[in-house]
Amino acid sequence: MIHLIGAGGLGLLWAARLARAGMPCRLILRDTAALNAWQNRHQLVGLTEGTRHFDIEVPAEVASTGEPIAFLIVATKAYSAQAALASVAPRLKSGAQILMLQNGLGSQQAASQTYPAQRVLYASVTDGAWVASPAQVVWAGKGINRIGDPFGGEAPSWLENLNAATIASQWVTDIEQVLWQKLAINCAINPFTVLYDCPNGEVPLHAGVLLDQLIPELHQLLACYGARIDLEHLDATIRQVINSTAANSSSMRQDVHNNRRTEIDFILGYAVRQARSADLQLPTLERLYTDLRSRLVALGLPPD
Ligand code: KPL
Repeated sequence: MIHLIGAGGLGLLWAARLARAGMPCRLILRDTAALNAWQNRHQLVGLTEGTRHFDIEVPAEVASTGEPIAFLIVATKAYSAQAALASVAPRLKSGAQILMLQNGLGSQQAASQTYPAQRVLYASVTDGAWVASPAQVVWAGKGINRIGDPFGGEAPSWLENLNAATIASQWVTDIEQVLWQKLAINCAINPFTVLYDCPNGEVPLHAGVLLDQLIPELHQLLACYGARIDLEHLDATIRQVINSTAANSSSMRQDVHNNRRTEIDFILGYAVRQARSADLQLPTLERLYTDLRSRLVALGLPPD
């Protein structure tokens, strides 16, 4: 049985695809009010994939009840991951596998530290999904999930099941490197899309020289934490992601538009803290962080 916690866009997208492929899975909901609402909608998730629409039944339960958990997928926002894990901690079997799907860095390491008796795996997710209305998810962009164990070890057998369920997944032996690179991409795109309220493709236009200064600083940070990527490659990767997602609204801009807390603390905040603790002077990164925090406060949103 696969348990999944987090019923936002990503959680619904994973739950719907697993259930559609006939895999036994259960969605863990916050409380009985959420469970009642789920049951009133006949436990159905609406999945829109291109021009096709599927209504898929996904059984749900609350965190406090249910069988012991052997495999848990954590699909919450980064800032909710610790609380979500704590809510099911008494049900986690020793040796259970926990797959973390969060953006940024920090929440995954916190899970590894808190649950040493379980195998905590990290994923870098590039699918795009958004919730159109309660339990209705739109699969907006097909991506790939790179999954790995920061402490090494073999690929788990369920990886094939993910692929069979159209959850394109690949085992990587350097997941922390992959996540650091994704962090750099998110630091170079997401804050500017909020500061200039623009789609990803307009970032170079509005950010101009700030983006040109930021990329070498991000490279310094990555190099300091062992990422093996040269500056030209990082620069080209960031600009390629900007072009290939030009029409997209970044996840951070979507959060702001929906008046939701952002994941700043796990993206820019994490980068700034790591830079400071390594005594790196990264003035553009620091300025971006300060400007973004001020903008969030001005918008009435938490600065972290
Ligand atoms: O991951 C993203 C995000 O929005 O968080 C990017 C790569 C910027 C695509 O929108």
